[in-house]
Amino acid sequence: MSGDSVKNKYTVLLPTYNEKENLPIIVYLITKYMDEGNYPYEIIVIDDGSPDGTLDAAKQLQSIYGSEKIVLKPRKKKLGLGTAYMHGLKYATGNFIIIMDADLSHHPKFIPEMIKLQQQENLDVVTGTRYVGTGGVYGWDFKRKLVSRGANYLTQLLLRPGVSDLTGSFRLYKKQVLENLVSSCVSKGYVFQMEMVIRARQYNYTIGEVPISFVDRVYGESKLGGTEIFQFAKALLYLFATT
Ligand SMILES: Nc1nc2c(ncn2[C@@H]2O[C@H](COP(=O)(O)OP(=O)(O)O)[C@@H](O)[C@H]2O)c(=O)[nH]1
Ligand SMILES: [Mg+2]
Repeated sequence: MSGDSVKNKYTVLLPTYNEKENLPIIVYLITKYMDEGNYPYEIIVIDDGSPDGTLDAAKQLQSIYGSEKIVLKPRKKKLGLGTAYMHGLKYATGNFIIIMDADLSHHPKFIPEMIKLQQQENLDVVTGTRYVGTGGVYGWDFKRKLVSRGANYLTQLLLRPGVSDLTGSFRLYKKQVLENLVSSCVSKGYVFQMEMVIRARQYNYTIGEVPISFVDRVYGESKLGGTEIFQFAKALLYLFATT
């Protein structure tokens, strides 16, 4: 942190829906890498009434790691990822926010790299990218790869954001920046991630990229479906027309 008078704190927002098996591992790995790097942090788990008992697992983790480190902000029912971030953000005490999936697709070992890049260049946003350098995707079938690549390609073509991975959801934000972005984004669901980057560009925020390897979930199910793809196309056209 080279002489900063304020010590940075990182809030990790972990939205969960049926992640009972994954949560203990992801929490362990986050604590490992944050402790190793000596970064002050908290993890906010936003569980949306998972029927598999994810919240009970989260409570156990809280009793192990302490309520300073693990903060629980559950909601009664499944209300979607976008609003889960907004909900968690309200309780964040860090000046930096990390958002990531809880299904082990995003490895916490990349967090220190994101933090270092942010510090070097005082960036507003650092995003993990699967589509540059050593980044990559593992375990997806052809259809899923095509959808992700296609979404990125179309968006690059129409909106020219200058960021290689638009639909990824492994990112580090300055808290104020995330608050501004969240309140100006109109879309819900997967497309939310793309809109965040487009808006960030619109507001001239600085964005850096860290190559990440994305590994498909082993436990549980993805929530990507036909409606999400349709939503994406709709939002892309909306952004094309309005930004
Ligand atoms: N709180 C909350 N979390 C969700 C919801 N939908 C998905 N998640 C979580 O968001 C992350 C990404 O979801 P996932 O289904 O893995 O998306 P995919 O990897 O793009 O297929 C995971 O940690 C999920 O548990 C939701 O409605 N509410
Ligand atoms: Mg996933």
